[in-house]
Amino acid sequence: MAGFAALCAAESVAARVRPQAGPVVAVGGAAVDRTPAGVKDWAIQNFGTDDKLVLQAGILAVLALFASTLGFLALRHRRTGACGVLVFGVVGAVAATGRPDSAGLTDALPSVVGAVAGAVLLYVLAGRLRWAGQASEEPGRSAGGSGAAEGWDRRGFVRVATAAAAASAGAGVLGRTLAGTRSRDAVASREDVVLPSPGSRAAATPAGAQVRVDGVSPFVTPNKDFYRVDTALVVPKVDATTWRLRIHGKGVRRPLTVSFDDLLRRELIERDITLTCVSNEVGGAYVGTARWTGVRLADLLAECGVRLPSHGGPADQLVARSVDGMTIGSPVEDVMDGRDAMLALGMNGEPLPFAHGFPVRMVVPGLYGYVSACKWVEDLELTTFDTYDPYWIRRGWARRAPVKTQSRIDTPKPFARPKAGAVMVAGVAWAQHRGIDKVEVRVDDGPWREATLAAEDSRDTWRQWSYAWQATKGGHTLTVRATDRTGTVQTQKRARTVPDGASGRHSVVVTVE
Ligand SMILES: Nc1nc2c(c(=O)[nH]1)N[C@H]1C(S)=C(S)[C@@H](COP(=O)(O)O)O[C@H]1N2
Ligand SMILES: [Mo]
Repeated sequence: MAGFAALCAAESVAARVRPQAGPVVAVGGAAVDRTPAGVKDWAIQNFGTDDKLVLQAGILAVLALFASTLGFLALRHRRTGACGVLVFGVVGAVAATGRPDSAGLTDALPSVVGAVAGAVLLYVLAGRLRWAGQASEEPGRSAGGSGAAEGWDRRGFVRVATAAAAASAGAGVLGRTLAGTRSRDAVASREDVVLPSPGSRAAATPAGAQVRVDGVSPFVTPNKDFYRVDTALVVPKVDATTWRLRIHGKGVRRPLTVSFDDLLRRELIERDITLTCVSNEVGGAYVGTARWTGVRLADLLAECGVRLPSHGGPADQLVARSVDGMTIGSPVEDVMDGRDAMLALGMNGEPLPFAHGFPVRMVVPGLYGYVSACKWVEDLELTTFDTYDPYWIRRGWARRAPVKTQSRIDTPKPFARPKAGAVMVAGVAWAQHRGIDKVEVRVDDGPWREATLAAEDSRDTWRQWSYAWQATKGGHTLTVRATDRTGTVQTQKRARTVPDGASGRHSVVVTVE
């Protein structure tokens, strides 16, 4: 009861202070930051995008366990039990103030208030039960008898407990309402965004980019289906009207701070770009294509006086920082080499969804998301790879990570039982910024057969393919491989996702009936 009250109090204060400062989110965030690459990968593999839910459920379970332990302890030692609750407050406060996005000491408030409320309640409740606890220590007297006879204040306990439960529930509801008010400005600012029509439009997606085979992923991934990978336990809700982006650092002759409206006044480009996560296993789903609208990042940097490293610029790493303290480093050379690196404001015709980085995120064709696609970005710093390691690099991932040439069979699904005869095998292949030139399919250990490529949208997008297979009865393994425009054939060498992306070839086992 006291533990529940402590949590409700803490979360309702957090709603007032900062949703990210609540003890569960703060401790969860600290845990995520301390998770080694291997474990994080394991969590993503096993729980997918639900990994955050699993983590928070785990934290709640641990808290419940400790709360009951402290409850039993408090029956004998009221003060010690109550102090135990305070220890949890300290853990929450330290975690919250130590977060990279911490707003300072005020972030300790939710944990402190929650712990004090919990400790006081535990002390009072245990006081009402104390006689029962002491009675049971005396031999010959059972603690199970009538409460009043044992001398414990049953009525008092029930009264306090009921009041506490009601107050906790009330605090919880109040917290939710407050949290809603807090994000209202951000939601309103997103609703107010009208994306001007881009000065440089994306060419219409060729009709032939989508193969007409059931089970193949749509060429453009709808926003609601777009994979989401980030460390944010609470999606940051940023108000676009107060948002600013600062550009500064080594070799920046004219540092710049821009607002969202400043960006809207610039020429917008619109491009189809496929985004891939380094945590995507061979055959995995952490890849998607969107039509992004944004501002050319190279132009903006050039206006600040930034030069390419190959032209003598002193900075070779561009570090993007987000409002939640994420840091993502990209090679300045790649960002400025003429590819469509952008500060994206729009995704598939609407302002960025909050989960995908509203108001502004980076997108750089050809690089995995963790070295290019900072969401909720608010700061761009020019630095060097030698002097600064961003978030993921400190956790075992590679400094530089161009997307590896990959292909995936979307249909048939693993363990499908198609009928003998013509079976369409189809899927996607990607090698962003190089382009896909060939896809081949192999049945069992047979020869590689060329698949039919769908029309190419751009070399920054994935490309669909299909292969009409004359399937014969029995079990078969279908394998796919792609060749990119540099002539590199997708390697058969299997590699885990850590440190710079999975490699190997996707196979699907089917039984033809
Ligand atoms: N602020 C922030 N930006 C981030 C991340 C993050 O954890 N925090 N994750 C990165 C990773 S690993 C990937 S793959 C992409 C995923 O973008 P999406 O969630 O929009 O698909 O965002 C990148 N940008
Ligand atoms: Mo990623």
